[in-house]
Amino acid sequence: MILSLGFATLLSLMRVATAQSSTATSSAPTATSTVSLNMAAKAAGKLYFGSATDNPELTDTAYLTILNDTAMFGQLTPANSMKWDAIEPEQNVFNFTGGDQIVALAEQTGKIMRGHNLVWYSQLPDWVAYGNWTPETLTSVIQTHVTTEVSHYKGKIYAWDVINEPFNDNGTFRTDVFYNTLNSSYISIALNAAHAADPDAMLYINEYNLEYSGPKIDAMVQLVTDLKAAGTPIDGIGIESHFILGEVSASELQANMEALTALGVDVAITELDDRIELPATDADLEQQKADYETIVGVCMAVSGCVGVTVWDYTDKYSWIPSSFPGYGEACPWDENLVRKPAYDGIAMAFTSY
Ligand code: 9MR
Repeated sequence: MILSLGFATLLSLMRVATAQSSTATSSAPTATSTVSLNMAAKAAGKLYFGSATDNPELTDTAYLTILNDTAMFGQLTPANSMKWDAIEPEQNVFNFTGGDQIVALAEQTGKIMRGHNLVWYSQLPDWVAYGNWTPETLTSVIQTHVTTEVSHYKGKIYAWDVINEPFNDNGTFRTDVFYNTLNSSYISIALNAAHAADPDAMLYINEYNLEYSGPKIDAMVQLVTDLKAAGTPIDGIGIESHFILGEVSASELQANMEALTALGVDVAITELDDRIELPATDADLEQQKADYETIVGVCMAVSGCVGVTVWDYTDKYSWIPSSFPGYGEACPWDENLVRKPAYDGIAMAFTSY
């Protein structure tokens, strides 16, 4: 009796706790828009609204149901499984399993793919990063990697991030194994190899902190100018767009996009999120809605901005909390897969034109 009373009491305490936590969650402001974002993006003349995703997330059926909705997402970017360490962990040993899974999902659900990425200083296997290379041997390593990966996915990738994050914030080239061995020529080596392997794929350089004026955007404008002058294939610049709440400058973002598109390349918002210092208040979520509306609104205002990709759509799988301790809630869906006010901001930007 005492035992069963204890159990019943425990149960009812648990119910109270559950009710309290769901009350706390449901008291946060949520989105009200009934617009589906990819449909709205396409109606507005953009190619897609998309999301990054990662293979371990694909076993989460609630997550997958939303991701698979093509009215909501028309494009996927693999967050990790097409990177060098995943694709060619040992020299000439290729593993396409993870990338293939995401391409198959895109095909099944009528989405286009951004391939991410081919040449990057990070998530680079040790055999490349610490190899004893000459310019000739590293050229061959880059060509083999790029040619094999791009050929494998030929015809299935709308755009490749061929080069990822080549600059320091002060506008100098990042001194990684590629630059240290080949100077900036590694960039055209990779772009030429990608173009030869899939002439129809759009070839991008992807970078962060291009959202503000300063030496980094200036360096990118100069690089595109030089590549164009040399006849090197370059079709677009990815503006990653990892924002901090309240730090969006519409005028700088738009000026930078226009400086790039004036050179004859597309731009895309490739990794959008907007991190909040925790705990997020209701006012923060309203500011986040305004930020998302501003950022997507700039893409709307620039005809050469082809689309917007969020760096995963839900806080449940955001990279922010582990990389920026004390920050989070950066995505338009919360960790329970409920749409936040930010969702309305995106919808507003795509529908008011
Ligand atoms: O989202 C990716 C995360 O899962 C990885 O741990 C991380 C490792 O560097 O890379 C993340 O994606 C990055 C992207 O490839 C390039 N731009 C910055 C992104 C966030 O770190």
